Amino acid sequence: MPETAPTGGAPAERLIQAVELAHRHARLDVAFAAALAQGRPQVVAAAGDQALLTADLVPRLCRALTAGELPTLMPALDAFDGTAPPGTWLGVPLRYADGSVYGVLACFGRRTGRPLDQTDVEFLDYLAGTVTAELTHARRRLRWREELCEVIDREDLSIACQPIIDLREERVAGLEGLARFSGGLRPDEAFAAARELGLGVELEALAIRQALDVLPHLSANQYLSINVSPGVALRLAREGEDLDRLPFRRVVLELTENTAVDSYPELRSELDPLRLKGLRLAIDDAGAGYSSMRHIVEFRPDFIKVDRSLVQGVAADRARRMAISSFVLLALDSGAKTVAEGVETYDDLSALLDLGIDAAQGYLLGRPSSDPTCIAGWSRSARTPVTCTPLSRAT
Ligand code: G
Ligand code: MN
Repeated sequence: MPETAPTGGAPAERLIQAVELAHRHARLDVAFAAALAQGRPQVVAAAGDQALLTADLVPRLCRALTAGELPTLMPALDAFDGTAPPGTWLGVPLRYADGSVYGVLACFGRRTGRPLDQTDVEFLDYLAGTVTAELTHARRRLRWREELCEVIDREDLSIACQPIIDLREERVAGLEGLARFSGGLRPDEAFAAARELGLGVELEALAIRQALDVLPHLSANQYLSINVSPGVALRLAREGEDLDRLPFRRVVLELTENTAVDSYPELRSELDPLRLKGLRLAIDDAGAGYSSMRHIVEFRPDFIKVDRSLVQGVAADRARRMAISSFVLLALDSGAKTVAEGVETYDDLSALLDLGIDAAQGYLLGRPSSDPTCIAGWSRSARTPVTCTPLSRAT
């Protein structure tokens, strides 16, 4: 089995395989893959006689190959570099999908049998090609990790608020806190990447902490709605800290369905004590995925937030009206309230009113904004009726 270097990040599985295959194919003393990234080329996977991979030789060979000074095939490597053992060199660059160089895949040393030729270079090139996607994916992960760690360390996440309008009382019932990142990171992408990289809890907890700063600006009868994925809700509820400090009666926890719930009874039993303290639950994006019905049945939420994919175009589409009616019925049966998300037109708003939707949210009624004046305006609208004109043009 090829050994892997402990430094320079764990090499990917295919890369290890490629080194192993290169070693078997070329039948030279040693095969290796080296990464150039952190200044000094570093061996990340090797097969064969690794004692030959000395700390000064490998970087020299890698730099020379990528600079075009060392050919891909060289029958007498020691003639090129006096410190190299006698024998043949076979090496090609390893590249990312955009063509930039990751490092080198190479073999060198003595060989018995036929001499190597251009077809062996082509085979090594082929092997290098098999790891392009994996290297690119790993780099992407690394970059995401760096970026997200920086966001978490610097608490570089702001909150935009969007009003949720109670359609019967015609007032701003609450605000949804939406995470916004500097540098144009898309929130859904950032949270998905954080979950994949094991940073989901930290990032979501940060978003919750930042969102709670909005609370003092709200009227006493308005709620703050915050997003949390079920897995993170479970962790946070168990570990206590972040959720325990919630002013329960003023907060609605929106459970998104972007991750599966492993165990409903478990999550319910963790959330139930918090609900008894006044915390309200919403099922977010209902109708968008596969499990929103299950979420609703299992959690008996206080709010069902109908996804904008069902809401948009509802006025002109009977099927959408039927689908939304089913959520309204479910809500009626369980004492929940329905909120339509992503309302952008008067026609859709009017159709939603006819269907018995309780509350609505969307660009028509107010775009997400972090402008304090805007938020203060919505807070004042806690009692005064709002008309169905755009409350804010801010983005
Ligand atoms: O999944 P959730 O409902 O929390 O997603 C809210 C997202 O939808 C936010 O990023 C917000 O900016 C966006 N959003 C809010 N209102 C509208 C709307 O009327 N139309 C569209 N297209 N997006 C909206
Ligand atoms: Mn939401």
